[in-house]
Amino acid sequence: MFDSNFINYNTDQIVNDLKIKGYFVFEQALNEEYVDELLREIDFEKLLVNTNDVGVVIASDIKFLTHCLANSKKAYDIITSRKVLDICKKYFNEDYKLTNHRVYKTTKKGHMPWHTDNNLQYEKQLSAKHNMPGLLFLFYLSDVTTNAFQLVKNSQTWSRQYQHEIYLSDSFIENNYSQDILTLPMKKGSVVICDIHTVHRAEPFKDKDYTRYTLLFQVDQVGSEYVGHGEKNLVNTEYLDNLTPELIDYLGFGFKRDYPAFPNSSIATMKISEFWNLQKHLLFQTFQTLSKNLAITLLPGGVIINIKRIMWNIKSIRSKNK
Ligand SMILES: O=C(O)CCC(=O)C(=O)O
Ligand SMILES: [Fe+2]
Repeated sequence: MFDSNFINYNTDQIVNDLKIKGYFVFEQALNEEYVDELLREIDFEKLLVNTNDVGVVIASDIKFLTHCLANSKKAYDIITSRKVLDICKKYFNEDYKLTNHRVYKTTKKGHMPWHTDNNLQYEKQLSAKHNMPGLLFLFYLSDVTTNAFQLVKNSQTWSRQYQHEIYLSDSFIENNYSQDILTLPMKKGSVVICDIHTVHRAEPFKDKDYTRYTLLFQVDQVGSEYVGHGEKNLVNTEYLDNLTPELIDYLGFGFKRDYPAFPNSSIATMKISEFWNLQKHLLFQTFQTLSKNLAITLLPGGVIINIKRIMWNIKSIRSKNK
């Protein structure tokens, strides 16, 4: 999974960078094949519509697999890896928890505001900023040329002055901190870890041929006064081959979670083109379902059972001959 250079990179040094500079960057921390396999686990073409599973949703130009702990063993293994846990263990002074996670695919365009990730939520809304320590882990799952992660160096030391703001305006950052902006175009597999109080964003872009894949997760030192802080972690029990008391705590077993999954999605958050594709698919499915229902209504039950038997036999002969 991880490149041996990343595994062997001194964890104390990583934590030191995080405490002093507020961020740590490592190019190609994940092996290329591992990233390819992870992306093969996720079908970004299939959107959830009355599907009895976790899966992909769309919010304007970004497709999200929020519940990747339930849908991608490779993502689960990164999020619960020894290296990540060691960084957290050394960085935090008290109990820490995974508060959100997602894999997403960005295409065509985006304009994310400058922001920090120390958010408290009430229902779907950001309600306030908090002071708990926290770390953001962001892995590039494709080569990132444009739309790179950007951060304002040292902003973790002053962002608390703007706790009353939801975002910081582009002009405010450009006018006051343009020399402190660090832009991080990097190869597939690279990782950025940063203090959640750091002002950051994905660089705005417009390019109809560009696609970026990302794995993001956040770990906060959730104090007892913030019970309920975080999104729910839906985990596929099949993946839990490494359960320890440490992991049980990190994944928040038995810990209340009040926030809805990010992003908030519905038919209304789909793009017209996706919506149109869905309509075409639905039309086809409607005809299929109608004709099936008509056959079921018209034919006697015994005949239907015989048809099912014959179909099953044909299929099983075919699969034996393969
Ligand atoms: O995708 C990125 O580069 C940044 C994402 C981010 O900051 C967020 O989702 O809060
Ligand atoms: Fe963020």
